[in-house]
Amino acid sequence: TLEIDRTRFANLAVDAHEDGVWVVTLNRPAKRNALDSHTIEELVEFFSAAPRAGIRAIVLAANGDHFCAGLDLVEHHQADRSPAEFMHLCMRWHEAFNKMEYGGVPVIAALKGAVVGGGLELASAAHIRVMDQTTYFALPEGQRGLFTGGGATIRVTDLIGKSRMIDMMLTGRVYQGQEAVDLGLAQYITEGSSLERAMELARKAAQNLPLSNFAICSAVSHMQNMSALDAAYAEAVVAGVVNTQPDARARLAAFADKSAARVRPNN
Ligand code: 1HE
Repeated sequence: TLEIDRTRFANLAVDAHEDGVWVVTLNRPAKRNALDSHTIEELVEFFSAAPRAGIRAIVLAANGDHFCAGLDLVEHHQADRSPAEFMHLCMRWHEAFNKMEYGGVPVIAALKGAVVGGGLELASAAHIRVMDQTTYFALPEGQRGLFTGGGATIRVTDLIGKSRMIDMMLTGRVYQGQEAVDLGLAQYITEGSSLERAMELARKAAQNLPLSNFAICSAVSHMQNMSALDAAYAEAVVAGVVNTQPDARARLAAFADKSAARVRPNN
């Protein structure tokens, strides 16, 4: 396993909690957690290391009232980047977000306030999104003379469909509240703190065997990119490995001897 040196991060606060749950907190609240190039590098570093660091689940949180204001527009303005420079920057965003989505460690985003532009791209790379009553989603790129570069065309379109995605970009439409959950932008909405709820979900996921979580948090995404025929083949191979893991035997024995909890409906 890899050691993660938590002192290496400046724009992220990285904390290890009990049960292998780690909390990664976007930590530029004065800038509404806008993603400058340095923050993207820190996300690449953390999420590249996470799968080999024994981390069981990750909560992606934010300091301040807003989850993330997207691309650092001031840095972008001042850097006056060339097309090639911005393309390479986008490749780093993809590196970070692909590591999140395909890394095999559950990532649960605790959302609040603005989840906009690149902030929504970041959130949509998480496996679970929890929103609170202050959370709102938008893609203001169109109004800023920009286009999405951090994967929204893929992930946000996956979540809400092509026509809603295009509407958000063309008109700056904002989604919030239960409607955002109904559309698929988040899976949970809470009256209280999204961080608390995300922590609960992370602790629950962390109780699964790591190899099961690895499959859930990598195979499903990979299989979406395959033909149905290839995905079925890959599923069989993954299940061959996961469903025969020695660590699962105790759980199967507990079901067989009736000591394991049964699946029941919510009350
Ligand atoms: C920023 C950024 C930013 C705030 N880059 N500095 N994203 C957007 O178009 C969203 C832009 N931001 C906003 O609409 C608002 O700032 C918020 C709704 C997020 C928050 O509003 P508010 O009233 O709390 O804050 P504010 O007064 O607007 O900003 C506070 C500070 O944060 C201020 O800095 P200061 O030094 O003057 O105090 C702002 O400049 C700074 N700030 N947002 C840089 N985004 C890979 S392509 C992805 C393409 C995109 O993501 S485009 C969408 C960009």
